[in-house]
Amino acid sequence: MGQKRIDLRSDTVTKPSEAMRQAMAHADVGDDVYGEDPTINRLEAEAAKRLGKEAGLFVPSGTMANQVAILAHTERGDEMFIHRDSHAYYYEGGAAALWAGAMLTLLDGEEGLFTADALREAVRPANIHHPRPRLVSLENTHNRAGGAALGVERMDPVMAVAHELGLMVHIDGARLFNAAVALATPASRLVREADSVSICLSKGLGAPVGSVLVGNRAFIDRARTYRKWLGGGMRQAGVLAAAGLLALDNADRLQEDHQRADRLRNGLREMGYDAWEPSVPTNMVMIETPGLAEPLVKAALERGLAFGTMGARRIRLVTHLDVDDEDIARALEIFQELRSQYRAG
Ligand code: TLP
Repeated sequence: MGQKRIDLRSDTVTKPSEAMRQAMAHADVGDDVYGEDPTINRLEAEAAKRLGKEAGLFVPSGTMANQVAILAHTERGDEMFIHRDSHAYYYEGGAAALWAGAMLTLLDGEEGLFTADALREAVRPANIHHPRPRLVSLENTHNRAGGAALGVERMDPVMAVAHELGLMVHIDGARLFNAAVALATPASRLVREADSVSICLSKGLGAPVGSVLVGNRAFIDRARTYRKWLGGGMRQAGVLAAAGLLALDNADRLQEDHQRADRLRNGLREMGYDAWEPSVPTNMVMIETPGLAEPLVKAALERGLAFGTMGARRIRLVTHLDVDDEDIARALEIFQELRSQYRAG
């Protein structure tokens, strides 16, 4: 009999629990394009409430949530400021240029966040030669920064400068609840100063599908139109929202994923692996492996452990609902076996 594969590629790989499947099977549904799906309406209201915003919009994916937000905040040719490692720039296939016709100005900074001063310097005065500066897009936790959770002392000053300069702020909060748990700060507080926020139900929270975009009602009304234009107006999708409602309750257990990631990180460091230590870590572990990321992925997979790369020189391990303590112990054993193939950078 083959061993169970331990899958640390992403927290997107979880399978819906029995309770979720039951909730999906029995969900009260209607046609959401007519606004008549009671389960979707409940999910949208619940997400908005938890994040302290007026209204919510259920969308199929985190990518659509971000792109609909960019569309609803901007006009064609408007300038959006974003960190060069952010998902909405790095992993969304140029969609902001394709759909919104936005001009992206890329900024640098520690752990996926530029400073308020860097933003102030980048925003140019109104002038016929410049695009209209319109939107700042932030991300929390920050994926390519190793899942770093960013506290209000770092996020709020950036948002304050954005608003002072007349810009809107969107937060890609695909893993916002991970940040909330790690920072012991309510999610609503983390995003208090933001104009819109997207959260993913299908990552650490364990739903099979879905994200919610929240903001004020006028913004969500515009976003609803763009969702329809992109083909994201679903019908009896309450079967998905039912899983999403249960997923929101999983926010309380994310600490377990963080503890397992800590155990993994500490074990790897003890073995001599160059594993990052974000200032506030969550459910990810990044290992620097110059030139060896692909061979390590292959060797681990042969031993029943799956993880992904982030470029040629970095491995990413992500803990989630479907990973337990035994899996972490086994993963560490496998890394011990791979030690001879590894060279730190
Ligand atoms: N991230 C995926 C991959 O696309 C990299 C992953 O495995 O981490 N925002 C952030 C911060 C994300 O990490 C992701 C997915 C998204 C948005 C997009 O969500 P989906 O995959 O639902 O479109």
